[in-house]
Amino acid sequence: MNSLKDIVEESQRQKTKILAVAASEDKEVLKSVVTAAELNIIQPILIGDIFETKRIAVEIGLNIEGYEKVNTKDLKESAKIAVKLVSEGKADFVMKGLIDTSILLKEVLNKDYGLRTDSLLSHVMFYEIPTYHKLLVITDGGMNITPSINEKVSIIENAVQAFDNLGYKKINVACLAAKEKVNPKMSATIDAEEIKKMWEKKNIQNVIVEGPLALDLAVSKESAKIKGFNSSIAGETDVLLVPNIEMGNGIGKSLTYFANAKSAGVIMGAKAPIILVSRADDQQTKLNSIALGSVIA
Ligand code: COD
Repeated sequence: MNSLKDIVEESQRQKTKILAVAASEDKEVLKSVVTAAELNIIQPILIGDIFETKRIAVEIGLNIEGYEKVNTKDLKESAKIAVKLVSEGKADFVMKGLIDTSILLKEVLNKDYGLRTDSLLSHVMFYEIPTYHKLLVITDGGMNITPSINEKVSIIENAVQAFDNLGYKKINVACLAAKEKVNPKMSATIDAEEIKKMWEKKNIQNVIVEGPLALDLAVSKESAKIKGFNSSIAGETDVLLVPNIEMGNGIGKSLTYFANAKSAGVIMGAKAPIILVSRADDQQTKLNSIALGSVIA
């Protein structure tokens, strides 16, 4: 699967999954959920203010009659119900509707009924960029704020897992910093060097982790050649591990707004995929994310 279109097509070939939508009273989310249902990717369970959800559906001409619905006006409650449906095996994955990301994530992390596993949860965002020859993941620009070295290793593992679910056999990971040499004043460079060493000890042949790297070396062979940086992953990176949420969020949004990139995102590391879409994401991005979650689920 080399494009987001491939992922959508694969999700249509697979068994239809059950998607629990927390706080379904959102026009754009509803549109993408109904489109995904019409494409047989998912069967939704709508949780939230059902009166408002139905009003929106009528307003924009969507038929949601056949879908299971659970009524609650309380946002935390809608997140709790959606999460519990998945932990009880009644749904395959969760999607965020008109609710703050952190409210949903706190329910996902709940020790009693949440979707925690022994691993760290992290956000994995796939980008299809017109000027790059393959899908590029940025992680973590959505959940972990300032991850530790061990957490960064888990973030890499989650991204690798996502690629593995898509059938990739070889994955190149670049630990981003502002430069490729270690500078004791730049913690991202220190962490990246350490992560590279930690990964080498794991001896996982099909996943190369390189770092520290500046962005240009990760995504441009030409730049690596000019700077004399010799690495097999230069210009062939699949995963950009960013040092903090701000860098991930900033690069990701730059790709979307300045480079016309298309995207799909998912939280990995939990018992099931979690789809966090931004209110500003377009229809296709939301559909891509549902398809990605469905394939991973
Ligand atoms: N994976 C697994 N367990 C976790 C994780 C994680 N990524 N984060 C926290 N936990 C566990 C902790 O070990 C602890 O047991 C419990 O959850 C609570 O931990 P806190 O107190 O650090 O976590 P919270 O509940 O205050 O915050 C967790 C959030 C994910 C909500 C927080 O990190 C957050 O708000 N992240 C940014 C989300 C966001 O706003 N994204 C959108 C903009 S890009």
